[in-house]
Amino acid sequence: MLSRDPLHLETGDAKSHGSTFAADVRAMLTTRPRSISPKWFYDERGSKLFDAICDLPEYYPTRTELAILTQHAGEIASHMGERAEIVEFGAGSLRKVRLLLDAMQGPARYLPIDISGEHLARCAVELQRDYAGLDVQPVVADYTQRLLLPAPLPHAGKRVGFFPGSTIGNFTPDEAMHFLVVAGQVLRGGALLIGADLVKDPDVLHAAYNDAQGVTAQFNLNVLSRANRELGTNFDISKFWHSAFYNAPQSRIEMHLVSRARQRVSINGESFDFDEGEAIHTENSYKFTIEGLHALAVHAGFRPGPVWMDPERMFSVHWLHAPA
Ligand code: AVJ
Repeated sequence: MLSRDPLHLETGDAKSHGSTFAADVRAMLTTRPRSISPKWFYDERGSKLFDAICDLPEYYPTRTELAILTQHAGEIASHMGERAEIVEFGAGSLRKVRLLLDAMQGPARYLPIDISGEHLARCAVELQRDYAGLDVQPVVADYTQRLLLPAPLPHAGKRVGFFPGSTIGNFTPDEAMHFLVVAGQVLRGGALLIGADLVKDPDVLHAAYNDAQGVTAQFNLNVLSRANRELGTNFDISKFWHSAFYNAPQSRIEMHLVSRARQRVSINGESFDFDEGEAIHTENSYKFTIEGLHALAVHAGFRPGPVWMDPERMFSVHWLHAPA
């Protein structure tokens, strides 16, 4: 089957990203304490850096989730049933879905949704090449906003959402709830297969976000280089350092970019000051307990099904029945 151009199913123009990158950088500069959404990490370079993070020895989530999916693919596929349709939220490089596709019985269609359009298009073409008979329809959209999807195919089986990688951990509990409610609407009568990183030894968490090669630092700093590339800001990247630590009371890793000195940054002729030690909060990565994730899911109208974990209980993959 010929691969198609990505569908752009945002609710309108670029502003339907909830905001544009330019507006969010401006808001970061004008608001205190300073913060910006982690969704802006993922331009072309950021997506590649993230892929490199996934291969790091310290970053256990990707490897562990892949092992869980590999080991239980058959059982997961049997829950999906025949001719199921997979909707992947924040599909990235489309690596993990291959494990599911290989085990499924005649998957009807695959709809990968991602905000990073070019990266998605390229990966979709590659996937299409390897799965010639599969209907691959990439969707460029911000799934944290309202989501419109093509209607289910006439003879399709279940619609199954796939949200791996513990990306749900980027959301605050309120945002996670909102996402699950919206996903429940899109997946009505089907299910959600979701990966959630688990609460564990803080030293293990700390190492995963402070790798020895400094790839995570580059990934974090990329949001500022991206602003320089796309918006003409003049952030001096060498004057910010990568800070990542576990906030135990909130069960989350926090990432920040901290100014090494007093400095001034300008955008469109306007200047903004950073104090020495002033931080830009760039990411939260929440860690879950099984009960905590189930409580969220139930609150959003899902019914918890099986949970798959690695023997060391580092990571969890959940089958959640969507509301009827
Ligand atoms: C893609 C959001 C799941 O939180 O672990 C990796 C992103 N940030 N290293 C995560 C990330 C720093 C990742 N998620």
